[in-house]
Amino acid sequence: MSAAILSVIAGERVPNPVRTTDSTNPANTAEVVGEIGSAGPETFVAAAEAARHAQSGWAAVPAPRRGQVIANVGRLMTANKDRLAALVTQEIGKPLAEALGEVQEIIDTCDFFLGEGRRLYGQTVPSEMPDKQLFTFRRPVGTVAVITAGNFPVAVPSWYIVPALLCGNTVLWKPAEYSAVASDAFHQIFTRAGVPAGVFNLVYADGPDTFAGLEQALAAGLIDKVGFTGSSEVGRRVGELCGRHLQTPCLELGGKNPMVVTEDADLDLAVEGALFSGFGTAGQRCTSLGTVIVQESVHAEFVARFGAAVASAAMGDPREDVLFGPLLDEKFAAGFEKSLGWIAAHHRVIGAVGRVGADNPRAGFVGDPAAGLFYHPVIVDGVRSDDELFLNETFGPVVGITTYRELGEAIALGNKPGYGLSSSIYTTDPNKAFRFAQGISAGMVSVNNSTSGAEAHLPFGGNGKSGNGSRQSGVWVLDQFTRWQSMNWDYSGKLQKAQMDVETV
Ligand code: UN1
Repeated sequence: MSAAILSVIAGERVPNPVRTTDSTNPANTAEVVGEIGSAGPETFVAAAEAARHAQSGWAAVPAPRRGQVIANVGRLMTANKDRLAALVTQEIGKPLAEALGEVQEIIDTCDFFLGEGRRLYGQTVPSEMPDKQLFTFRRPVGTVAVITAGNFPVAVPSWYIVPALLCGNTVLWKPAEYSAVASDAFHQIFTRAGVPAGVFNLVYADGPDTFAGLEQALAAGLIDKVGFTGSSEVGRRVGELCGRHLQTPCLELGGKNPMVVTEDADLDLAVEGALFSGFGTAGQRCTSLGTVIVQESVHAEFVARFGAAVASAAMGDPREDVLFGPLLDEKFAAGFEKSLGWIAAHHRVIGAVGRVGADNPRAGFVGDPAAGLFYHPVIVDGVRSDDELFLNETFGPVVGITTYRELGEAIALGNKPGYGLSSSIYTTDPNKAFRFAQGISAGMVSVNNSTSGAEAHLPFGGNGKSGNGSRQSGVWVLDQFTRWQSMNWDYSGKLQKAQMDVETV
């Protein structure tokens, strides 16, 4: 086997990792994709030091030239799209079509930000005094620590890393270990595109070592901004840690995303949307569908059509044309099994549940189910609003269904879990769509589309347990990676005092 994948600090691979683990293919767990050398907290701190050291030099590169480097990244991502997507499929079991879409999302992100290098506008602002002019400038925040999950091992990191670099920051990235091989390939592309050594550093570390390293680096004043994508539970800890150092992180956390289906909805369209966002990516997106909230008069019909669609959906080998493949890795499979335990204890589930195998087969399965972490899709009808399944993210192929009478009730049900990432309504009545958007406390609302599949240039992020209100993507993310500096320039030749020397009219 080739040498272990190692952290990269200031352009150098870091020898002597504290431990090595294998990243395996979840569709064929016997296949090792790569050996990962994980580092300890001191390596995390060393990466932060390297980022700090490189920051002023990178910030001095004119923004349009940083934009050209981002353009190079986009070109190389395009040239390597098939290879990188195949690696994503191999390492986390995402169906190839989705993995190609994921790489496309990086290309789209580069496409958007390469031009931003020629904008990064500030403002000229009138002064309340004569012979004086006011200005605003966007300044880089400094060093950025990016900590991401492995369900979107390359696209979601690019949402942080591309704009952070474009704005003149340097980066330390801690990806998930179970997607480390894809992360390494992604990082190499940035190096080949001309990102200088030290500007983009890569650290593999487990959860406790990452927290210890982050704490030390924050205490030493080496990190100016943290971007985190992961569970609400871990995000809360990241937020607490940052708060102690007077920092506001960018948090992109879990979701229990509702889909409302009204009595006038196109039911086939709604079923298609529920199938894609409920079971696509095996339900492992932060934007995956949690609960369908269906108007009681169309409930029976929706359940019948949705049940049939789920039963006949293709699943299996992610290299084939399937709706979904395996769970991400053993840890996620164990977490999902736990959820299945309490689902089985509280609900009557129709159809097969649990791991697909010879003793628990699925008709039409593509490939060898015994080879990987494949789970039957689960629909739970009649979920009560005080149920665990209704209230908490499951991060796996399970969708709950409940009913409502009035739209106000559906909105209240959608808000009840206290997340607030994505949401969707299927209706042919525009009034209902606008009432829903106004009432639902979600960062993202889809009308006649599923809860997942956000476009790369709209604000992405959530409220409540889904985040701290920060937004990624598009121009909105510039406020995460720059800070406003104001300037007042007095050319009157005398000391003019704001508020005091101004005649009121
Ligand atoms: C995530 O799961 O962290 O909107 C992000 C979507 C994707 C991003 C999901 N483009 O479903």
